[in-house]
Amino acid sequence: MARSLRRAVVLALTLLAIPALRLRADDGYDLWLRYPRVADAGLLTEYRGALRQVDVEGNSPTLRAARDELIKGLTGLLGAAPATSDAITADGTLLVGTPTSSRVIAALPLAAELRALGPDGYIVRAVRMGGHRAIVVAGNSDVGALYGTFALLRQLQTHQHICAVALRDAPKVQLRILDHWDNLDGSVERGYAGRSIWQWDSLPAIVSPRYRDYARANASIGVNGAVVTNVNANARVLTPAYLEKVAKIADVLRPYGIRLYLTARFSAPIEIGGLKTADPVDPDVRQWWKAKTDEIYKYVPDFGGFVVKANSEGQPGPQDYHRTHADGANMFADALAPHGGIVMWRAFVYSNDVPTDRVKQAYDEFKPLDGSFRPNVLIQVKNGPLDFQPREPFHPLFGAMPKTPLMMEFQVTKEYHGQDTHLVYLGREWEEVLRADTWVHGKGSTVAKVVEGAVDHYSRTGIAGVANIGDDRDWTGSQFNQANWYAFGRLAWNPEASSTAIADEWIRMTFTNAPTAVAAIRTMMLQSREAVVNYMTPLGLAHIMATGHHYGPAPWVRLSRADWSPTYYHKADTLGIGFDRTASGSNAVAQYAGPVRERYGSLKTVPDSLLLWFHHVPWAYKMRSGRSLWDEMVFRYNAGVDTVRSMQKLWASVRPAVDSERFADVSSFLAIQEREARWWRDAALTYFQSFSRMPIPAGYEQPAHPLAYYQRITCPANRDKPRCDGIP
Ligand code: GCW
Repeated sequence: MARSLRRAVVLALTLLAIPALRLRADDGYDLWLRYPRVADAGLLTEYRGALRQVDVEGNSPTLRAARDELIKGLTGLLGAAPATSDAITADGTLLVGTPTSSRVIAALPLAAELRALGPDGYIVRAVRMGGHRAIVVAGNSDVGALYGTFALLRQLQTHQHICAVALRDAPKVQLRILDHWDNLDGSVERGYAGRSIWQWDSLPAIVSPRYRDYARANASIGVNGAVVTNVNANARVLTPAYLEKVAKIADVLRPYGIRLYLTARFSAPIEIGGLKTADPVDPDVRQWWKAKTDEIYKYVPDFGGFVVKANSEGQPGPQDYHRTHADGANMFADALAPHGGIVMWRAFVYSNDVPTDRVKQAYDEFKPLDGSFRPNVLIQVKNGPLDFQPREPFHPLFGAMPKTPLMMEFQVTKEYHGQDTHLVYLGREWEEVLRADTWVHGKGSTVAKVVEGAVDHYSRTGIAGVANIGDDRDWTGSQFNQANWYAFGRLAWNPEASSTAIADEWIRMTFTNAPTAVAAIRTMMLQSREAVVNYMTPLGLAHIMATGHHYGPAPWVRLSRADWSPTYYHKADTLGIGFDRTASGSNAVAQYAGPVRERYGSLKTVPDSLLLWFHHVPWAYKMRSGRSLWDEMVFRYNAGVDTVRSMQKLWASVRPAVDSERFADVSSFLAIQEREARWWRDAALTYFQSFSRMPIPAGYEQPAHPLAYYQRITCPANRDKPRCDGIP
């Protein structure tokens, strides 16, 4: 059934079933910027007293955006529009601005403290001025003031007291970027939320109001860059007809502090420039990119720069001309440098022609190039060495290239985590990676510290997230996928933030402040990541998803390309299962610093969660739990299913606190997730059982069908609308 139709049916049934609807139906469009009126009478009185009038000093587009958001937010939260003022004339003024836009702010004692916070930092503080009580939102830049405005609104949205408010914050990472894998024909690679939000066909004439809402949402979480095109790039976006469209998007994003970036197709000089080569040392090629870059800056004066996927999965690149990744990246860097632009060069490279373990290849390729990149190049590294799996160890490049800024790439769109329908809160997964210790400079050199530049003193720092945004009304294909967009922004701002605290904030802003409901939803979210690991790829398994769309289980697939084959990754045989990456195998573990190498390399110390990533282990191997490996696998797959069932119960318990439309939406997706978790469990266990030849112990649900049944289930390549056929 088409998704929209299915949702309509579910909603209609729900409406019939609930006699008294207490909460307005809601389609999720407003994300976490909903601003419902504060129901708690005491808090409402406090807020109304402290925020009688708003004085935004300055009139730049960014400060106007801050004013608009405050009016919108306070009108909703307090139930009436605040008065506006241009001076502090009474108790209860909210003063917003920068030391440049406001003489009052420049004269405040907090001005020096503010300066120390850098360009994006802000202070939100209750003060007394001229005998009056006021709240100041001060940034060093207009964008800082906008971030402070959203921070204050967040306090109200999450029902915090504000009469003594004292917030001070600044991002720990400079570039906080969403990468859209959006194609010019409106499709989205690995997108599960409808079509692209960028309407290339109607631009530049029509500028969708949605672009502004996109910018508001991003500014509210500190995202300051958007790469609007797919890394599998199309050179056409660099032609004048498209640059005109690009400029229109950039104009909408600019007031919100968001810079626009494009992906550069390496072979563009041939495809749209009429040259015979794209060799990065060829003077004509270099000149072509320089002129093209100058041209882009005429359309977009604050253009951020390029992201490049080169010599990866069939994309052209410098190696086509026997040049290195550094030669390629530096060519772009030289063209961008005069304008202050940057290159984000992806390290996601691997080739089936290279006989080495795929997870070793990026490190082998890039580590020797450390020190040979221009200062305006960042190397963009996926969180793990394979490809956005439900669990991977951190990428060994983090900490291994002290002379080159490495930026993190997370995947917000859940390609390998059940895509639109499965509820998986990725904040948990990213926190695990960010907190992992690389040990490159002894204890405490965490991935977060490396990315923040605190370990190797990078001058540029960045985090990118592959966006999960499309033109669905709810933006992300499901209500809970919005949490991953939110968590991405908050962790990019502060990679050391707690994913639990972020979930808490998001729930309060998105669903409810009712304490028991907040607690129930938080528990669901926090459990959801381990649930998906357990029912898809427990104990360090990886990449056993079906070929192409990566949706369901297909551990039995063996392709002519080993590095795309599930059998290559799990290596199950009658003796055992797992990929030996120790010295007796591929020795990928040697790419990690000493203590990590030792921990992962030894069966005695490797955590259960990564056991089969690093070791090939006999089926009867005795685990820490006392169970055999096979029994442990059965236990984990079942635990995954059980957790989804407990998530369903928790969700059922929050019905009184959530509006009917979103309640029904989430309920129907959880039902799909429960069914598909069983599909995963039973398909994987019947398949692995053909090697282990051990029984599924009594007490567990037995698979409903034989292996052949699961092997026959097919999903269409584009499974955005119809679902897979034959899932039990
Ligand atoms: O995860 C894989 C995806 C590809 C993607 C590639 C990449 C854009 O399956 O669709 O291509 O990674 O990151 O380049």
